[in-house]
Amino acid sequence: MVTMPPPLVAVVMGSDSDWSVMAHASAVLKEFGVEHEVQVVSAHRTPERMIAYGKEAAGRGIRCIIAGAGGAAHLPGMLAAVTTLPVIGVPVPLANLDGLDSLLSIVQMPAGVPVATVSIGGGRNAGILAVRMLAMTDPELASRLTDFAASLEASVAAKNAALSS
Ligand code: RP5
Repeated sequence: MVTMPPPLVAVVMGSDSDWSVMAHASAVLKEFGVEHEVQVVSAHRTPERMIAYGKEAAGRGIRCIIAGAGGAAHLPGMLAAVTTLPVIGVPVPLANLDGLDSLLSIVQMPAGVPVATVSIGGGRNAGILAVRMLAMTDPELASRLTDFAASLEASVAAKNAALSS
């Protein structure tokens, strides 16, 4: 029997309608080989489950939570209130207000309860930030991040070469 290693990162979102943004966080975690779980946890529709999820995450071995939500986006902040794990917030843009409502809901946290907020729709950067956090105690992951940075640099060099050819 194959036993999967336990997830290190939790990718959660207020609704499955947030998946088009949050899938980018999951995809980059997969690229880096980071075990993670993906769940819908709603601050408004499942408040008691959300509190239990946040309280139990560290005990299950989760090291970082990436939480995305749109509109009145209370999920990242409420999770940060019930855990001492780092929480990365992803503002999800909805049809109205283009995600500015989500951004302000997530970023304007009271002192003492931080949420590391990425840009509107910034699922990929949320995943990379989680990898950076884990890499602080994982030299293999740190090495992969160095290679990743080099690949970004090479991609710009290739674009410049194409422009000047
Ligand atoms: C938020 O309400 C969710 O994060 C989602 O962005 C938004 C709309 O949810 P649905 O009505 O599409 O389920 O809590």
